[in-house]
Amino acid sequence: MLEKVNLHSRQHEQFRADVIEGLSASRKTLPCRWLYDDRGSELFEQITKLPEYYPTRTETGILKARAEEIAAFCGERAVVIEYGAGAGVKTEILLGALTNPALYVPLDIAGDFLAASAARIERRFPYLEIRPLVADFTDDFELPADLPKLPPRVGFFPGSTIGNLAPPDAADFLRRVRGHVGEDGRAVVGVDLKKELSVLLRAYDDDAGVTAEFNKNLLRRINRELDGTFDLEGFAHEARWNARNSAVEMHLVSLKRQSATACGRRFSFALGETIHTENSRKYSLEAFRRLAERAGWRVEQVWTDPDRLFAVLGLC
Ligand code: AVJ
Repeated sequence: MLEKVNLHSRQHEQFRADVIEGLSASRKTLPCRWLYDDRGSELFEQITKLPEYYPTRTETGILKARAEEIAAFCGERAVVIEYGAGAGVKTEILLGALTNPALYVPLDIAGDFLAASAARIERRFPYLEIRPLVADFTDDFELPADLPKLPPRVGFFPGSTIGNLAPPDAADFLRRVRGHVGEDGRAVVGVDLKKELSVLLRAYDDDAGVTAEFNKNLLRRINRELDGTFDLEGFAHEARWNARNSAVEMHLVSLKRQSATACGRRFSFALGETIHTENSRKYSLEAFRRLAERAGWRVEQVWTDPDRLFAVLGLC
């Protein structure tokens, strides 16, 4: 219990520090991880069901269609380490396809969320041993020493969450996974592929306005948790393509000259000035292959959909 309180206050302090730093910068920005409070996670769930948002249903389709091959790639009696335990259905597809998985280790920063998803997996796979761990996978951390060292260990990172990381951070992350699974370990990673711009931009600016709500919810969160005075009507959601970074960016655009306070400080906005709230990088298979190789991995398998929208990669 005390641990949970500490975790919450640490998170709160980090949020506060990130808001002060990000909104004081000459190009205002906020880390995308803060999009996911309870309301934000619920809105993201809604996004995954939108007609314009192809990644979730495409990746799920690939996992289902290729489940046997993916399971064979992972090997028998696998120890599966999942980075960010929010993937629900995708996890169930993988675990359901594996031959006698030995252990499932979901990692997540949100303890409540982790407990709930572990309980769901436990009901679905009563004979599977589960060891949930509260950890931030963007930090350097060690797995507990008493996890079975027996191969094969498999790192599972679906959802193209790797696209949120700048390439050097993505490479650090993949190196860390290598450290966790060992030299003979494997990884199964979901990667969103580069494609026609109109398809990409629509996926991040849907007609129903759910993504706009998701983005603006960050201001609502600042207002609630950091005593903010942001006028939600004074900002608009925008999805932009950054060709140099091969990334869809989410921004909150100030619709007028205005200022708002938060954390006891005042932040001013020019007309049209933006807060950059997310990067979602889109890779070509070649570019991802290079990234993986830099991080000590070889792309052994590529599972994709007929339209090549998304790829599930088997790394070893
Ligand atoms: C959960 C990070 C994979 O980048 O596509 C969806 C988040 N942002 N719509 C993505 C998101 C706007 C999503 N990831």
